[in-house]
Amino acid sequence: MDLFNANDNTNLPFVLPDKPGYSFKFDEALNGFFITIPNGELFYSENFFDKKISDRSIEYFLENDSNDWKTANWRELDKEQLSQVKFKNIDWNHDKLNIYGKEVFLPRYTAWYGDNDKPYTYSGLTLQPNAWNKGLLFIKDKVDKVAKVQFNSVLMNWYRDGEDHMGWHKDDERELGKNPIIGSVNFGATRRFKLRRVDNHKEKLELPLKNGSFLLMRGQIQHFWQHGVPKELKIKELRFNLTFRIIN
Ligand SMILES: O=C(O)CCC(=O)C(=O)O
Repeated sequence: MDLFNANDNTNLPFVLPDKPGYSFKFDEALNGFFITIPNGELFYSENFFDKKISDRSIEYFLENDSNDWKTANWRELDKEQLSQVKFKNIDWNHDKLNIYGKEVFLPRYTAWYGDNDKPYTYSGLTLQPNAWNKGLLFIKDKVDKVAKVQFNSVLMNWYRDGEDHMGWHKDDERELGKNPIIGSVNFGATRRFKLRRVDNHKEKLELPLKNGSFLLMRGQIQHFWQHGVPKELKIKELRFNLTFRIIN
């Protein structure tokens, strides 16, 4: 170990390229790593929420009047059936995208919550926010404190299993401002979160987003890097991802 290398003090749970422009530092008070990558900044906390809060969040997102949230086969529900389930806390949707004139369901369910009625355009869909609820405000409060901002909206993604995924994209919609700050919270199955440089797809990073983890993206990252969550067909468990955002 090189005693003079600031990166050696605590083990990062994923591999960061050993190249100029990449560095990390553990912050004991925040229990996470500040990570610098070329043209981007991350903060990564593996155990941001404890198991009790993470498990309760999953239950909260799925509480409904007709299906046992633990045993239901959520993948089998089509849009019509999903719309008939009365979820107590979250207004889940199965949205369709228009790809080259063909309507295709998103490979995940989504919900959108926020401060006001400013519509947000995402993947070609215009979404109206639902009003905050107690559970989401509890999570937002923890995230706001570490990010040192007041997020005013959150996109919720429900990956029913490893077949659900998110393609390569940047969170660079105009309403997110010049250098968007994105706070990403994860509950349920661990999924691979991949980043690749826009100008060189071979330059990439991969982080495991575990139950209770938190990842913050800020700086210029949304201009220079794309991110995505690939399919992992072996995964049968669900996962929730919440990306907190500031809409201007
Ligand atoms: O599920 C994730 O970790 C990524 C979500 C994401 O990229 C997004 O909501 O824009």
